[in-house]
Amino acid sequence: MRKLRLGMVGGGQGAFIGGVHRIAARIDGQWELVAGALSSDPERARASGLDLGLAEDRIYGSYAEMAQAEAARSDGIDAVAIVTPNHMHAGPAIAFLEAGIHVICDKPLASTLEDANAIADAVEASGKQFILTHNYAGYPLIRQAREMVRTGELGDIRIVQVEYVQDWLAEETSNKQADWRTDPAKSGAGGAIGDIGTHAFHLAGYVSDLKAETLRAELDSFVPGRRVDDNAFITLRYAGGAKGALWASQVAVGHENALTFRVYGTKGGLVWRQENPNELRFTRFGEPAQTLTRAGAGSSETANRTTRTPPGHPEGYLEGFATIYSEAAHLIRHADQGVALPEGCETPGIQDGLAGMRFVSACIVSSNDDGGWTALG
Ligand code: SOE
Repeated sequence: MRKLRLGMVGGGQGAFIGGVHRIAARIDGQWELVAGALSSDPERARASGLDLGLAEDRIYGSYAEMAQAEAARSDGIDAVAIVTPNHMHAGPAIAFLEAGIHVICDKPLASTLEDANAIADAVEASGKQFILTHNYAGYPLIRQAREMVRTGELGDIRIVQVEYVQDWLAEETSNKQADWRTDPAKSGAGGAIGDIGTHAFHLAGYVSDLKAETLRAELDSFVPGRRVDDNAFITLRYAGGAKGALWASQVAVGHENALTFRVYGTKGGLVWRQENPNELRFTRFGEPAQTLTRAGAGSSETANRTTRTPPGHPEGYLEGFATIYSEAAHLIRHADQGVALPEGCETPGIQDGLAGMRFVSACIVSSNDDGGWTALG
């Protein structure tokens, strides 16, 4: 089976997430990067393409040129990875979908709900695959937790509690990563809720298998002059009666990338921490807590399918991200070549992206209404 050909929009010299996507795409050997419009500055785009060893005729000065040229080649890209700031997702996503090319897009889906809806319309019209890199859904123990919830090991879910807290924006900071994330014209109206709250919201739904219906939110910008939120406390009501709480913060001093998930049902509870992702704490009511380990004793089929090394050899962020890329490859081979989809290939897509954008909008509406209950739509 040939490798799938990947193009990239964004991710040039000095970028962060583009490099992560490239490593993730390589880990399972399913992809090769062959083309790029790596920067909106043509000189940087060219220098970045040469750094990555791309052929000169596949280093493009703009995404529009790249979409057209790649669609016309017999060896054109199978998919494009969009790793630009949020306000630059819709343009390329729609251009590549219209050119008949599958899209893998960084989160959140867009900077505005209008852009998000336009991307969703283009996905539908094109019939192409759209994968959104909510990469935390790629961890083996997250897959195991999801399966445990689905098979009833926790009983009826009552409480979902998720927090995603960092401290890197605790002061006014200016650098390439901070600048666009704190500029509402680029990030969208959500700050911490868009950047990391959407990951937490997605993970809560992914593991609990529940749909959030309404929320109330209190958003703050603690750093003077900041134009987007840097701290969010959110309460959620899920279909079926479960209750949720979500805390997203980029000013929680002492926390680096502390994404923690807790879910409690009538029969048991689970706790997972992204900074120690090879362990899942499971307690059956009335029994001592157990530590389940990635690929260890009792590891589920679903978890085993998304892991690579034996227990005790830590896997983490890059491998979880790689699972999303490998599942993207499965979805594309299924769509284009009729190859059967492996079991448990449950990758975030356009609907998750839309849900994330509705979450951001509802948080802003609720917070402006002094924390009033707001439907998620
Ligand atoms: C910065 O807050 C950031 O890089 C996010 O943008 C990513 O989505 C998250 O995975 C790590 O933190």
